[in-house]
Amino acid sequence: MLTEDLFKEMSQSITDGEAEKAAELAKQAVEMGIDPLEAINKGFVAGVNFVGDQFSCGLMFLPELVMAGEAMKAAVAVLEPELAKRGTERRMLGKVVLCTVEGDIHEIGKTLVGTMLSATGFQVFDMGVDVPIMKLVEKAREVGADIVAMSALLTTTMVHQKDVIEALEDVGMRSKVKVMVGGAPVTQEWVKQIGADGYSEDAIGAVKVARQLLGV
Ligand code: B1M
Repeated sequence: MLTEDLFKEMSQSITDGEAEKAAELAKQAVEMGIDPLEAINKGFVAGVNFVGDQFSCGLMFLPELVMAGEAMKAAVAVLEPELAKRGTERRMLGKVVLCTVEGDIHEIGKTLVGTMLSATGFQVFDMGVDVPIMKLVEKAREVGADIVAMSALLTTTMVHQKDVIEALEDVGMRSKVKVMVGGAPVTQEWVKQIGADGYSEDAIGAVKVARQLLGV
């Protein structure tokens, strides 16, 4: 198969949300000796961008976005070890410590945000769900995070986004790290109220916001 045709199929596999096919095409690229970075950027990212744009216009919906994210994850999982072997690490855009806040076990949106951020080139430390405030702050310190990103789906747990910002202030880290929040009940008004740096309604927007916050 021609490289250009392979790239088209890669993009299509993401648009179709076919994780197995995406992983298969990634393996094919490795066998053909294609630069894994090129396969990600010219093949799979084209598909992710397409799905993101369609989603933004209301022409694709959440299930398609979730499946595209999963397919992208499957492809990147095959290619990342190859990148490391070749020493062609992707340009790292910044370190993000991500979680769903304490008391909240909703994980789907948070995971989607993490997938999109790492597919774009951020190094994501996904701490999972129901993450205690100080555990998050400690992780941000340990890895030297550029961004602390918090998801909350409940009106009763979104207050912990504020608690984390206060804890970052208390330990003297607030000026060194950007804070991004999201989740269904989060609004721009809430962002202002708690003094966060950025907010997005969806995972595609989260990537844009993260890039803006770090100027990358
Ligand atoms: Co629950 N739940 N749930 N739930 N749940 C909601 C959130 C609820 C709105 C349903 C409802 O009543 N209509 C309601 C909250 C009401 C409120 O607080 N106002 C609710 C409730 C009440 C509860 C329980 C309390 C129910 C109970 O036990 N009585 C309980 C709480 C458990 C807990 O957390 N302690 C509970 C439990 C659960 C399940 C475990 C069953 C399950 C979660 C499974 C899982 O995650 N593994 C669940 C589900 C599935 C939902 C709904 C139906 C769907 C959530 C979801 O996954 N959406 C939800 C109703 C709804 O949202 N329509 C509901 C899909 C996901 C892709 O979207 O997470 O919004 P979302 O993420 C989006 C954006 O918000 C944004 O990008 C994502 C992608 O576009 N985003 C970010 C998210 N995080 C971001 C971070 C960013 C930026 C953008 O930057 C950092």
